[in-house]
Amino acid sequence: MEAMRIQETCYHIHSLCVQAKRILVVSHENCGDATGALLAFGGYLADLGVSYELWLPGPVGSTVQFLPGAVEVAHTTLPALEQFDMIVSLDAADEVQAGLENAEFKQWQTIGNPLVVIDHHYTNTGYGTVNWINPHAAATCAMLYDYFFSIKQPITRKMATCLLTGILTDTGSFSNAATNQEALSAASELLIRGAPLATIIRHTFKAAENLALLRLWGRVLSRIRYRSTYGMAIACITQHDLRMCGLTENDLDGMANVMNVIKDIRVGLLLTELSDGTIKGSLRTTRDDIDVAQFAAQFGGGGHQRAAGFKLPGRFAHTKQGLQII
Ligand SMILES: [Mn+2]
Repeated sequence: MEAMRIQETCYHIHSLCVQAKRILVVSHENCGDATGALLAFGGYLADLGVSYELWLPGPVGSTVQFLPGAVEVAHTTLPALEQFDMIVSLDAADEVQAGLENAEFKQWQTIGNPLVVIDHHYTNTGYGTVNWINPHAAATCAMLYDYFFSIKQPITRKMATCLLTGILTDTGSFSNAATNQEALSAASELLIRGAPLATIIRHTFKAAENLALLRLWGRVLSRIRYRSTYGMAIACITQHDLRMCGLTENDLDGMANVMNVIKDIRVGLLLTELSDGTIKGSLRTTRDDIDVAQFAAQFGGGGHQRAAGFKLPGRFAHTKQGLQII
C-alpha cells in the first residue's frame, strides 16, 4: 500500500514537471545531500527538456564542488520568481532553510502554482502544495533514487554521482543510524550506473588531510568544554579561528561530526560564528534516547533525531569566563 502511494506521488510530481514551463529548483546550503539532490534533479529536468534554474541560498560547499554541474548553481539573491510556474524544494525542512522566505515568494504562492517539497527531515513543516516527506529515508538523494526508479527515468553517470554523494554524506559513509537497507541497495545500483565511489569519498571524507582544516580542528578540540549536567560537549569556531587557518565558512561541511567521535557524551554541540552576525549551532548525538531536533526546535531550528541545527543572532567575545556569546 505504502509503495503504491509513493508510486502515485512520484507520477504526480513527474507530470507536474513535464507540464511546467520553467522550474526553479532550490535546496539548502552547504550539505552534500542538498547539493547532490539539486544537481541530480537538474540532470533529470535537462533530460526532460524542461527549462529550469538551480539555486542555493549560499555557495556550493568546497567538499562537493567536484560534482558535475556544481558551477551552474546560482547562489546570489533569489532569482525573480515571476519567471517560474513551479518550484521544487529539496532536502529543506522549511521555507527559511530553502531561502524562500521573502515577500515575493509569499506573492508567488498566492498564484496557486505547484510548490513540490521532497525531503526526509521529520521536522519538515509540509510547506509545499505537494509534500513528499519520508523521515525514514537516509537522504533526500535516496528518495530521488526511488523517484527516478518509479518514473523509469534513466539515471546517468553524472546523476548517479550526485545521488551517491548525498547518500554517503548523510549516512557518514554508511556509519550512522540513518543507514538502512534501502540506502545500501540504492548505493549499489548507483555504482552499477558508474558513480565513482573512491572519488566521492576522497572529496567528501578525506578533508582532514587538508592541513588548514587539521589546524582548525586543533584549535576547536583544544577548547571543548563538557557540561556534566547535560552530558553535553560544547565546542566553538570563531571568525578569528577561520582567518588564522585561512579557511571560510564554506570549508566547514561535516565539521560537526567531529563531536560524534567523543565517547560517553549524550550530545555534542558545535557553535560556529558566521560572518553575517549569527551563530550557527550544530547538534549531534549517537544515542537512540535523545532527540537533538527537539533541542534545536527550542531555538527555532530543526533537523533529524541524531543531527540537527539552529541559528541565532550573536557573536563570540572573550570574557573572564572564556569565550561567550554576546
Ligand atoms: Mn539530507
